[in-house]
Amino acid sequence: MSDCIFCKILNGDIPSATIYEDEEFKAILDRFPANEGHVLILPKEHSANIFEIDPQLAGRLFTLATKIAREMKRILGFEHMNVMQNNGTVAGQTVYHFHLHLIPRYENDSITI
Ligand code: DGP
Repeated sequence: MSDCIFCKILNGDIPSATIYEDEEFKAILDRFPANEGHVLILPKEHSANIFEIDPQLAGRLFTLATKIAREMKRILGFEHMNVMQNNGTVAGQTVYHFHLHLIPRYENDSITI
């Protein structure tokens, strides 16, 4: 998708802080983090949201999310996390390329998501 910002990141046209990559997925730091260590997991195959993504791919993405979340917890030392995924404007989606948010939560942080 030529006008998709995440496709541009995946193509290397826009730089990103990549924390993990394999044949199907790339995990990057969010450019506008809700909290320290906010990660986005992007499938390389473009689909807009949960209504379009291949269910098998979504399953593999969530399996990967469990591994990345545990590694983030080990490295950053937090005990709590929000796992979030928005679909559609009313639900807060701003980038129309399916992605999962991994948002660490720290004692007494005051973020609202
Ligand atoms: P959502 O609102 O669920 O569609 O989340 C989109 C997220 O993408 C939001 O938290 C900000 C992030 N984002 C937007 N543009 C960029 C970018 O160019 N680079 C990175 N790393 N993140 C971006």
